[in-house]
Amino acid sequence: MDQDDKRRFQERAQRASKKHKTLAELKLQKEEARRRRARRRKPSHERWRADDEEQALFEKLGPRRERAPRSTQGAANAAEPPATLEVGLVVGVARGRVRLECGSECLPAVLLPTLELAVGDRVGFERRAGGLLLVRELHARSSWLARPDPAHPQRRLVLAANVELVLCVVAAREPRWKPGFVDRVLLAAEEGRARVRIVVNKVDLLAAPERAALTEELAPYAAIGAEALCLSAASGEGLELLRELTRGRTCAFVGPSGVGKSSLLNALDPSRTRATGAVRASDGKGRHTTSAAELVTLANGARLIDTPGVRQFGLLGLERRALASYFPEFAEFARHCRFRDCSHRVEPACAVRAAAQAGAFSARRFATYARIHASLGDA
Ligand SMILES: Nc1nc2c(ncn2[C@@H]2O[C@H](COP(=O)(O)OP(=O)(O)OP(=O)(O)O)[C@@H](O)[C@H]2O)c(=O)[nH]1
Ligand SMILES: [Mg+2]
Ligand SMILES: [Zn+2]
Repeated sequence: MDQDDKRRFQERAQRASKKHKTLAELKLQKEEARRRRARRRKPSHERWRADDEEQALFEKLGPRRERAPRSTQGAANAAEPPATLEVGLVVGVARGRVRLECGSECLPAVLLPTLELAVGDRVGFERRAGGLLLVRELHARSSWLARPDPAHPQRRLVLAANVELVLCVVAAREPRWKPGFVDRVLLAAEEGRARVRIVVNKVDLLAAPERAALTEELAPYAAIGAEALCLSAASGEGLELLRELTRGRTCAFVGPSGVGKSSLLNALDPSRTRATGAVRASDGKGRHTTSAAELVTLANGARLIDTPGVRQFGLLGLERRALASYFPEFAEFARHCRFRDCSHRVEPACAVRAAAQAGAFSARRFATYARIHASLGDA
């Protein structure tokens, strides 16, 4: 071997060793990148959800799931759907699984990890080996009722989808209703393009003078066309009206715990009995008896969604500038404010504030407006 050969040999060996090292590093790098991508795909609390459960179910019920090509994973609607997807209605949601109504069948199904479904959603699903149903796509929602997820306040939690009528259920007593709660549900329903009706349950607990006081308290809602329905699941008073109101419609019962949402459903649908729970004697609050939303269909075509009690009704995605438009009683006065973009809170010569102070409309509703306005920040 002459000098040149020796040099060439050394260079080749060096390149080879360098390449070998690079390949190993590359492999490590690729592995790390894959892990990072997997971590990014879902928030940690959700990552286990459908991925693990779905796989476990597949292993239990049928052949191993063929994973979608990496490029399409995590994009439910982009993932190649099979030629024919059946359409189902979500009637129950719990921990990454759903119950689907499809014709006369009511079946459990799993869903792609990227899908977040609510009761009332319409979905496209396919039947897999072993009788497994896989939800692949969510149909566009015509309306919804959403609020911030209590565990992750920046995320939207849809309580019910495709609802024609939100029934904001509160109690005359035990627990006594809070107008601020009702105001917020009215806003959220309008934001979700759903009609809303206030239902005050447990009026059987009121004596005649208290009933008169309740009517007065509810007057601001009647003035804006949101008349309340006062009734009692216990005595049956007003239930016929509720039955008529819900006939042939999809309606969601939403309200604090213990106000009697499930009791009302039981009264309308005596064929099935949902669990109800007495309110706590110490503070008259509910015990969160219903833990997951459920949709039931009655013989008269009413689709009624029972939802778990909510402690507070937060708002998300509302623009501060648009807030006043959700208070119809402000409209005729807002035209006379000195500033066109008046927030009605601090500006001089504000006709809305003056009207509230003069009693032209409910000062209490105006106070709710101011509180929500302050909470929304400048976004
Ligand atoms: N006096 C009276 N009590 C009622 C009426 N409706 C319901 N209740 C009682 O109120 C309590 C709570 O009723 P539920 O139907 O469990 O209330 P809910 O709104 O479904 O509560 P969560 O599932 O916890 O959200 C139960 O003890 C019912 O018997 C009513 O019209 N009058
Ligand atoms: Mg309930
Ligand atoms: Zn103003």
